[in-house]
Amino acid sequence: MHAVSSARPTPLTSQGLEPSLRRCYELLDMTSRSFAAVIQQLDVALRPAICIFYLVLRGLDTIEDDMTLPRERKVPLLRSFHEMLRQRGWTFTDSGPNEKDRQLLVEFDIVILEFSKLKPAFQDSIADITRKMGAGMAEFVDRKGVDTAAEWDVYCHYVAGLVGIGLSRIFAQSGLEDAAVGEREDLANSMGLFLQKTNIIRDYLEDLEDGRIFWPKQIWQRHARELADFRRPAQRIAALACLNHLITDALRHVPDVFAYMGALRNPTVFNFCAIPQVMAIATLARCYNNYAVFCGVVKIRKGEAVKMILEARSMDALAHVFHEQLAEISRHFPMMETPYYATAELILRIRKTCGLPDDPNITSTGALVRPRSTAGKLMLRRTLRWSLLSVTIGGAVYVLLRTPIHDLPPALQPVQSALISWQERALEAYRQVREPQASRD
Ligand code: D9A
Repeated sequence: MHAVSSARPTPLTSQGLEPSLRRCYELLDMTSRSFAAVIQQLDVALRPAICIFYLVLRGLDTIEDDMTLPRERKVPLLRSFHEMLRQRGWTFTDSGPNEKDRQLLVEFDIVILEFSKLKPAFQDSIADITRKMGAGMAEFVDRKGVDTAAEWDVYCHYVAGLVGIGLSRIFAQSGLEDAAVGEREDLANSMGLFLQKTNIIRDYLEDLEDGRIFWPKQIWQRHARELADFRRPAQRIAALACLNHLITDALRHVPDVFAYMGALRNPTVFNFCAIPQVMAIATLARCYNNYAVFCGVVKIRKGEAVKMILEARSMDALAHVFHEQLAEISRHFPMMETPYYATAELILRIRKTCGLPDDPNITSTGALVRPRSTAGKLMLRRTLRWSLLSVTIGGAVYVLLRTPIHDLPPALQPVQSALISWQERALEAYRQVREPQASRD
């Protein structure tokens, strides 16, 4: 008799698994539905280790996040969390009632049990990363937010770069990837930084409302007195300048991402790593010069996400996604804005180092390409007329536009705003004529 007719597909997670490991996959599903699915498609040699690693990190994160824990309690907990991994039966029930992953810590003994069944090499990698991350998080508990751009890299190294480094070690230890993947810690770090910076940029409003600040102060202070000021529509231009500045900073990591991805050999590992990266570049493209970031959540459409996830299975496909998303960014360059030239130059450099095709919106010299439709010509003429005018008025206007708004005498501040928004409106109108459906915010 054929067994085929009665064969029902069993969910991967429950196939002949011990109850405690099955519970770990359930906890994974509870903390992150979509990422759980991404972990499920990994080679079986990696699946339990990555699941446990994820849950351990999530547990640590829940403690870092918890505003109801006094610092005297939080700091030692963060520092000693890696030791709990070897303490059979340890659980934590004092998370705030609103912590969304509090159940994970309530049942943490199960995670610890499954941790103890992993190969010793996997256990050591996970514990080592947990120790370093806990120490880093403890260090940042007392600082109120992140100060310089360099410090932003340090914070993101602790909470995300270390994850990339730990995963890379596990990939290499499994034998599915070359030892070199585990050794290039700079590249693995960039994988995490690119994801984390993207999250921090996208989550401006959510974090602000929760009383958390992850945008580096020295950057946003060039554009506003208070981070919350960006929410006021009158500050739109400053808000977008700051947003674009941070996105440009995140884009610096793209060449490392390509170098890292190019070293991967196992298709399941490749896909596992590629999915968050394509989501991140698409999120940055969606956020670039988009005031909606300051008004709500900017999400990529489900269909678009699914398409990219299915696509991201080879270096060529990855290159294609990055090519398109970088072009989406250059298509939205504001006409004049502080980090514009930096962004255009960076994108040209990224395209060169990553072997991507030319940007349809930037010439090799970094100038903006504008298609010459009738409406385009009209707008171009208007733009030129504006340029001519500004040349005539000369240095005065140049200085007026370039000077940070707070450094101008109060009487000139509205003049600067008016000049900038005039330009912005002209560009917006031009875009409306060219591509009415592509309008944003
Ligand atoms: C990752 Cl084990 C993360 N983080 C992610 C998810 O991807 C990375 C946390 C724990 C682990 C892995 C990730 C995946 C693949 C390779 C990686 C890597 O490095 C080589 O980490 C760098 O975001 C969290 C950090 C960025 C802090 C590291 C992806 C993920 N996506 C969410 C979507 C979202 O918006 O957060 O979790 C989801 O799908 O739910």
